[in-house]
Amino acid sequence: LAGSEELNRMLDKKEVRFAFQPIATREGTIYGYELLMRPKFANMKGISEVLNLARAQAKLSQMEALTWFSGLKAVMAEAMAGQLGTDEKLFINSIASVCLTEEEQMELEETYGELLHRIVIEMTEGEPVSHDFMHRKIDMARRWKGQVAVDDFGTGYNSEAILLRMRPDIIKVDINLVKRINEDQNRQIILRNLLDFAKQNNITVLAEGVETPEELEFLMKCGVSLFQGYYISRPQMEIRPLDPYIVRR
Ligand code: G
Ligand code: G
Ligand code: MN
Ligand code: NA
Repeated sequence: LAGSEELNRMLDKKEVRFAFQPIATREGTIYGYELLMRPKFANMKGISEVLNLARAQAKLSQMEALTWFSGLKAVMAEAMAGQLGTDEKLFINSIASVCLTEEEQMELEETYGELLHRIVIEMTEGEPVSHDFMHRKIDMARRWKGQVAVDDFGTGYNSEAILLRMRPDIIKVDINLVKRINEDQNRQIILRNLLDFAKQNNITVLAEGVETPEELEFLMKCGVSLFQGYYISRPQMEIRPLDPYIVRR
C-alpha cells in the first residue's frame, strides 16, 4: 500500500508535529486550543489521508496513542516556554472507535496529573462509532475531570442520537452550518433550535469555521459561547496571543 512505510515510521518514531488553533470566548479571550496533528514528511499528504491509511491497516489504536502522547508533549513544550495560560483548555481530536489501554491511561495520569483536568476530548460523529469504546473514553474524560465535545456537529447521519447518547459538554457546530449563517435563514433556524436544546441541557455551543466578521457578529447575537476559525486565528505552529481585533461588544 502506498504510504504504509511512512505510516509505520511515523507511528514508530512519533514523527509528527502539532498545530494549535485558538478557541475564543465572547470577550475575545482564549478559552483553549485545538491540537491538530501534522505529519512531518513532505511526501505524506494531510492528516486525513494518514488517518484513512491507518484505518485501512487497522492501526487506529496506534494513531490514537500518537495523538495523546505526542500531542501533550507538544503542549508541555509550549507550557515550559511560558506560552500556555494557566487555565486554557486543550482540545484533543480522539478517534471514537478506539480507546487508550489502561496502561496508556495510567501513564498519562502519572505524567500529566492535573493538566488532564483541562482536556476536552473531541469525538466526531462522522466516525463509525463503537459505543463501548466511546463510553470508555467518556468515562476516562470524567475521571480526569475533563470535558467531552462532539466535533463536526451536523455532518453525521444521526446527529440527534449521538447528542442524546454522548451527553457532551460542548457541541462543535460544523463549518457547513456556520458558513454564511448571517445570510441563510434555514441555517439560522437550525442553529436557534440547537442553542435552545443546548441551553435546556447545559451544553456549551462552539461555532467552528468562523471566517468572516459578519458570521462572528451573527453568531454572537444568537448567543453562541465559543468561536474557532480562520477569522479568529489560523492554526499556528506555536501558541501565541490572539489579535485584539476580535474583541467587540
Ligand atoms: O487540520 P486538518 O484540517 O488537516 O485536520 C483534518 C482532520 O484531521 C480533522 O477532521 C481533524 O479533526 C483531524 N485531526 C487533526 N489532528 C488529529 C489528531 O491528532 N488525531 C485525530 N484522530 N484526528 C486529527
Ligand atoms: O474535523 P475538525 O473540526 O477537527 O477539523 C479541523 C480542521 O478544520 C483543521 O484542520 C483546521 O485547519 C480546519 N479549519 C479551522 N478553521 C477553519 C476555517 O475557518 N475554515 C476552514 N475552511 N477550515 C478551518
Ligand atoms: Mn476537531
Ligand atoms: Na470539527
